[in-house]
Amino acid sequence: MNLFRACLALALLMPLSAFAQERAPTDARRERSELADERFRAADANHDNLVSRAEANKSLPNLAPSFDKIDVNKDGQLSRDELRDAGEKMNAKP
Ligand SMILES: [Ca+2]
Ligand SMILES: [Ca+2]
Repeated sequence: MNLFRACLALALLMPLSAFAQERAPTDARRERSELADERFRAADANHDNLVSRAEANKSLPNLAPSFDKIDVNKDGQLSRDELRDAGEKMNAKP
């Protein structure tokens, strides 16, 4: 029962915290990572949670030239983490 109450309280607080986060400085960063996720899903045509070179060429032409650099573990596929790290590095550049 206490768990139910906690969930209810959490659900009631959600809109408030979402509003608070909207103004937090981390929000832009969160949005970027959501955007990266969105682009990742869009690029991952066969939904194997990896972006192959062909998928990158097709959907992420800006990233395609850096494919080898982004593919840190050299498995010929870009994982979500690899893309996110690459995006963060790019965003960190002035
Ligand atoms: Ca794929
Ligand atoms: Ca990889």
